[in-house]
Amino acid sequence: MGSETINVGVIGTGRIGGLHADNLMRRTIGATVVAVMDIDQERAAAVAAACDGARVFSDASDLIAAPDVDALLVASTDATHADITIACIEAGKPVLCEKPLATTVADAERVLRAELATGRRLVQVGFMREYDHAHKDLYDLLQSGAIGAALKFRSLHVNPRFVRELTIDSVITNSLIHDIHSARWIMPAEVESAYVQWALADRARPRSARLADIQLAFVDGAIGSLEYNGDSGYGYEVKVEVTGEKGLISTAEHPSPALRHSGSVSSAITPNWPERFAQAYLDEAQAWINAIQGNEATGPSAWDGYMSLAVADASIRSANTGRPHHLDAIEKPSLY
Ligand code: ISE
Repeated sequence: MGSETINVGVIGTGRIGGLHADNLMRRTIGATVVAVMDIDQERAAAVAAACDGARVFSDASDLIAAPDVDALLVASTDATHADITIACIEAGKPVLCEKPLATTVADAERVLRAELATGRRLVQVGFMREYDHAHKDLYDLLQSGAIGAALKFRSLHVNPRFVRELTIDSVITNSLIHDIHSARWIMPAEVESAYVQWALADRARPRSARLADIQLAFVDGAIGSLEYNGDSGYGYEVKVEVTGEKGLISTAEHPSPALRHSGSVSSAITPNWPERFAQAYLDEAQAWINAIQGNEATGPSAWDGYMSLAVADASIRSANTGRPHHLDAIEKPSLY
């Protein structure tokens, strides 16, 4: 495609779609936003106005087909991701789809098969932890052999408060999916099985999961533990640790100055994910645009999106039965 400016269409202009539109419009070299779409037309119009008058569409298919749209950023509601991403693939246009790639493993497989039918990678999935320095530094150190073979992956994912009631299934496909991907990306072997324990928010909210733990087993014998809290009451945190044969690596704390005052010492915790991962979202957008210009595909793939949902599927089965469940997944295609 060369190094000309990539005209992006943004589908879904809520909090995350608005953040991506702003990054692509103002902070990404070689990109501009020319079209937006949201079922809430007022919200779409507001984002369009901030993007130098990008066109507002009411229908995703029309936006995808627009001749001046080179690539798509999909940030609509989770359940719409699979069909919209398939439409982008069928139009032959590169797409950065927010996580999760789909809400079921069957839908993720449909996306995978649509991409396989084209014979080339068009899809990147928004697992932006791969662009976060704390995560990358841990990954690089592990790769360097500093602690020998990885034996255990551990993560903590803490949200400040409920934004909406989330069932255990949605906690897994919407939030823990990030940690599932981190575990698959950082650990050398694929996940084999998952076992879930979880706790209700409180008796008054019987469908809302507050705490959840996924125990993973990897095919090489390593283990994993992913811990989630949906309503911490103190802020947003994501931490990862890997125990190896010769030592342990932990992600660095997000930098914040230490304040000594009135007999105590304190340091700030990021309020929520847009602040904690601001740089990662930006680096993700730049890497995506660079890859499109270079006619290559980099970053988390449709295979990663599919496999994270295969782990999520085993986890949901476990949450509903109280037993560990094996993954039910297809063989890795040679495209990946
Ligand atoms: C949110 O949807 C995100 O994608 C954040 O990265 C994640 O940490 C948070 O838990 C989700 O609710």
